[in-house]
Amino acid sequence: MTKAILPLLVLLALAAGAAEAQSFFTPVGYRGAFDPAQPMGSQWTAGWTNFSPQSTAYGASRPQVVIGTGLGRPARESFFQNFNRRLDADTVYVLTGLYYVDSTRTLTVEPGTVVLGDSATQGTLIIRRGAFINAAATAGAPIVFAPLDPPGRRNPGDWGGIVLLGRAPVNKTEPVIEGGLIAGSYGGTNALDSTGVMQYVRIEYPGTRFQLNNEVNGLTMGGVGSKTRIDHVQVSYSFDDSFEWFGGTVDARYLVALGGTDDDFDSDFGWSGRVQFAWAKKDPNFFDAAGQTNGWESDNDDPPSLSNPRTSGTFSNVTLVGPQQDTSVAVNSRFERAALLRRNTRMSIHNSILMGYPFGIEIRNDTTAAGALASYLQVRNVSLQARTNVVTSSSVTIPFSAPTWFATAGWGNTGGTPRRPVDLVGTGVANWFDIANPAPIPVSGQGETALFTTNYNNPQLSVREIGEGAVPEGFLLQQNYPNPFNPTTLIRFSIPADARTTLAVYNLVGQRVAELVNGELAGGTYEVDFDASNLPSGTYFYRLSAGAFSRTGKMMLVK
Ligand SMILES: [Ca+2]
Ligand SMILES: [Ca+2]
Ligand SMILES: [Ca+2]
Ligand SMILES: [Ca+2]
Repeated sequence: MTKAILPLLVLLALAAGAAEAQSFFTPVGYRGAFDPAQPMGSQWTAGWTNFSPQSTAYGASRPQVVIGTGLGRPARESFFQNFNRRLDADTVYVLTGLYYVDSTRTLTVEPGTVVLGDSATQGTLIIRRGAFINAAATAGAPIVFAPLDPPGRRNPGDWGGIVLLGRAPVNKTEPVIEGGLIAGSYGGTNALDSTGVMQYVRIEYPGTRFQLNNEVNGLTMGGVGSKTRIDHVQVSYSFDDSFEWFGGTVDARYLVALGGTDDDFDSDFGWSGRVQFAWAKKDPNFFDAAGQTNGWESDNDDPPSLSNPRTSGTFSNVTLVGPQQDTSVAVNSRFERAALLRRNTRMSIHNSILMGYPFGIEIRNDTTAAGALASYLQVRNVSLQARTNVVTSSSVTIPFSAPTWFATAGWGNTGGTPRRPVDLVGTGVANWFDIANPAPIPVSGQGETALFTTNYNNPQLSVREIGEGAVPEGFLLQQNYPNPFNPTTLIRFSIPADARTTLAVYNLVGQRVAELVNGELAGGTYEVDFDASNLPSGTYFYRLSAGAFSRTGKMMLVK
């Protein structure tokens, strides 16, 4: 294929794809989810979030239409939407039974629509592999999924939740989604798959229990691909995790997890997406009475296999606030860690603030520790507060000190020593814990500066497409220029077709010191700057991986 015969539209599409890949992480000069220079009313949460879901009355003046298996039917009967359907904002919909949107079909939900989940039939919305949800709302007219139960009588697990399934890679073969009773599998070979759009959506009191220890999450994503668009989603008072990813490549922005009984962000089975700007707030009255309530939980799988793709998602700019504001709040022992990273996960946390949990970050299992030592799993520019066991490891037999690893010079992590909740007094976080009216915004000039530091250090995102969209015939990784260099150099590469692409820099002992590209790129030729200002002189390697292609170059930093 030559440039001359490429239609203009294809060229435009390629350029748009490249632009998307460079712009996932928005560079900002702060840790956590919120801009310290703005009041709460001007943050990305304004307008569409709700911190009083127990008392909010929904759609009383609108006619009700029952969808699915029907009220009064047995629990968990299946309904298959084998046609396209549109839900309108002038109607309140009652969701009954296991409501499947069948493959190739679309469920469109208008901005401002209210859908109430029925408890008795365990109303649950499932977008099957190949099907789509089109729920693109606005801050002024969010889409709300809430219980059918009236204000004052709502409980976590009143209804099911939303399950999105797709065809992106998962490290299991034809797995069955958590809950175990949902028909159809998920996962496949299309990293660029789409399950649709969810924007400005609230999901309140989901997580119905199908069987003991077998609940669905608020938003469950199984094998969901990177062309799916998920932003501005709040899950409140889920009876299981607020958000859980099982494999897939989907990214997300602007997530809120409020009062979930289990984990805020759980990932398993090879999820490799990215999340920026997320806020999680626990309610001390709601925890997982049968398990461990954590902020993050992440596994490659259980037992900890080396199956590919590895769980390798990256979170940046998260404000994670646990249940304990101060010692006046008694915290149930089911509340444990801000982050439990285990079973060979390579999930990373950047530019974030973690506080209010009894314990901090735990690296569990040898395979997880090995990934941390090789910088596949990264914790960078993180401010951490925990009462005890601030940074720990367990089930690790290889030489690895989690506190030493966390405190590595240049990584910007702070708070590695125990601090009691009472020690937070005077750090400007008093309203971070207010459930009904939270305002987790750093107060300028107050408290420990480390908690509110700038020092933004996301993976560099300076990849540029060159060559006017001409698609090269083969993969190519050019020698960096200049070389030797100090402190910046340019790396050029070509890929012949759309591919999930990573370009990372490693030191002589194989530790990843920088990630220059991580995302889908359209076929084309690209260049990216590498800035080694914060690295010592020496030999480094840069490795390009795109689809099945992988090639390594060598370069020399001379300061
Ligand atoms: Ca779960
Ligand atoms: Ca969980
Ligand atoms: Ca899990
Ligand atoms: Ca858990």
